[in-house]
Amino acid sequence: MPVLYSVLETKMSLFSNTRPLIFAVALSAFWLTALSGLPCDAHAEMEAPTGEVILVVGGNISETNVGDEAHFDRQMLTALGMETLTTTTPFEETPQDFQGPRLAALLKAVGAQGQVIVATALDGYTVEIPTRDMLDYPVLLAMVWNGKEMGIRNKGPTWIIYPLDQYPELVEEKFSTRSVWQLSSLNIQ
Ligand SMILES: Nc1nc2c(c(=O)[nH]1)N[C@H]1C(S)=C(S)[C@@H](COP(=O)(O)O)O[C@H]1N2
Ligand SMILES: [Mo]
Repeated sequence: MPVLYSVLETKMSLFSNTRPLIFAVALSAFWLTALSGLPCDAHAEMEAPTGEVILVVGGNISETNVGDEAHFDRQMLTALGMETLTTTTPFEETPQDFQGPRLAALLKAVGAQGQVIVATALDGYTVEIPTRDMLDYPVLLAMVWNGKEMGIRNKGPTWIIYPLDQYPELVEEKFSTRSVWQLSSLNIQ
């Protein structure tokens, strides 16, 4: 039966050709499953900024994207998780609405290790801020003030805001000096 024989032969050869393929698919499926089970913090590379850089973090950090620094554009800071804080400031007597990521989230994102943050502003103002503050209080890196994105003209691009109304002990000169507006860089020491 030559016809049946040739059909069988075709089936056999089909099988033997696809077997390595099936094996390869199964193997990659296995690895995809195995790899997706890895913990997420198993070191994702920090993305590079695509927009204008509005904050540079340097010093003792483990995550970098430009040389030994971590550069952030607006979108990257937003991605850290926007929170809202309503409080009076050393300037305004009525409560103001601020939005931005927590400074603690930024420190975590760059893998900051240190006791002190040296904050520097566009006007050259500089002050030392204990890292401890970020553990004790929800300190905000404000980017939005009363619904408006902060530019250099209105104390932006970012302004360190302490929750003065929520924690009365923060109403003190020491903390006012840490409320840096027009923040440009942070150095972790
Ligand atoms: N960029 C920048 N931020 C700054 C300052 C400054 O000179 N430049 N002064 C600090 C000080 S000393 C205080 S007390 C608070 C509040 O400033 P004010 O008292 O002038 O309103 O802002 C702080 N943030
Ligand atoms: Mo001050």
